[in-house]
Amino acid sequence: MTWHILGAGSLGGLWATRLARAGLPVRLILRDRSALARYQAAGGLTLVEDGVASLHAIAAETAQGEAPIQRLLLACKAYDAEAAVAELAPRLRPDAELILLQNGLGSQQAVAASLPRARCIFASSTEGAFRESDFRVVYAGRGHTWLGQEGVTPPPQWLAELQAAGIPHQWTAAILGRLWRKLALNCAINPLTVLHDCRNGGLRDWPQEVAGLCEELALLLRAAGQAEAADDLHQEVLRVIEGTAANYSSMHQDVAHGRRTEIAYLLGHACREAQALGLELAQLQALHLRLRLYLAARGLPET
Ligand code: NAD
Ligand code: KPL
Repeated sequence: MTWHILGAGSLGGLWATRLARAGLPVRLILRDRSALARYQAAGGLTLVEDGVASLHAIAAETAQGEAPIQRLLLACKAYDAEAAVAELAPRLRPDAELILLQNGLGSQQAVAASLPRARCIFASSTEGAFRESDFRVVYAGRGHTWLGQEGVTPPPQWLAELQAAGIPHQWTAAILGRLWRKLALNCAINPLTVLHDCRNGGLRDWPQEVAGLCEELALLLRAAGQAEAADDLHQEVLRVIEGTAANYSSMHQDVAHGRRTEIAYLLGHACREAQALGLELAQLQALHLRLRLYLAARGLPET
């Protein structure tokens, strides 16, 4: 079974190169003909791992290719996911399997709703990768990927392929809890690092702000039916701040590079859910507003 991978960016590149070097059939789906031409000129995807670069001449095409797609790894940003899947829809088999790598919440649900007969598997990853240049991906941080469909216990058989490719993973029937927990961590840390223009460790100087946000996020998680994801949230946020003190958060990096953020699927999603649940979370709402104004002032999208 071919692994079609949409998005040859950081995570898509990391997955594609590991699957391909395990001898599995992989095809990249690139944005347009110009991206395809640049990819062909580069001779393939380069993975830099532990300082060693390897080139992988993986087959690539655009969404306009003709072969039907049974298995798709969607590796674009959350804000591109729905449109990317809509473009590919004519090629997806009715019972296609999609693995959705997007961070935050909201985009996965939108994709799943647009393809009611497909099997949509949600993923939450702590792996770290970045694009050094076009089609050159650096594996920057070992991590783990949880995959799952809410309430579905038997994992798909192809998990063995991830094992063979050395992709650390685990199946879970409680994937929404994982996604909510990561969203809460990201909401407690990332926006503040942008607004205070600091590394994660810089948030040691703002303990009250962090504590207040964690309290509201825990309320939200419980109201959203994710009580387990709320347990010890504040302690974990403090642990992550210490463990990643020297790093810039992904949102800080996006803003620093003038790139669109995934705010709508992180803090925006949290605020929308709070409103739908009738919760008044003043600190989260105020943070959302401050962040939107900050982004707008820098010419970046507020959603
Ligand atoms: P990225 O920007 O590096 O890569 C996304 C790629 O998708 C880009 O190459 C883009 O051109 C491509 N793309 C977008 N729309 C497309 C389309 N219609 N057709 C073909 N290609 C298209 O992003 P990333 O860092 O790999 O992040 C992907 C998702 O994974 C995000 O939601 C991110 O938050 C999440 N994530 C990333 C990391 C990481 O370390 N990079 C870690 C955990 C989670
Ligand atoms: O996931 C992160 C990010 O930067 O996006 C951490 C390190 C957990 C900070 O929220």
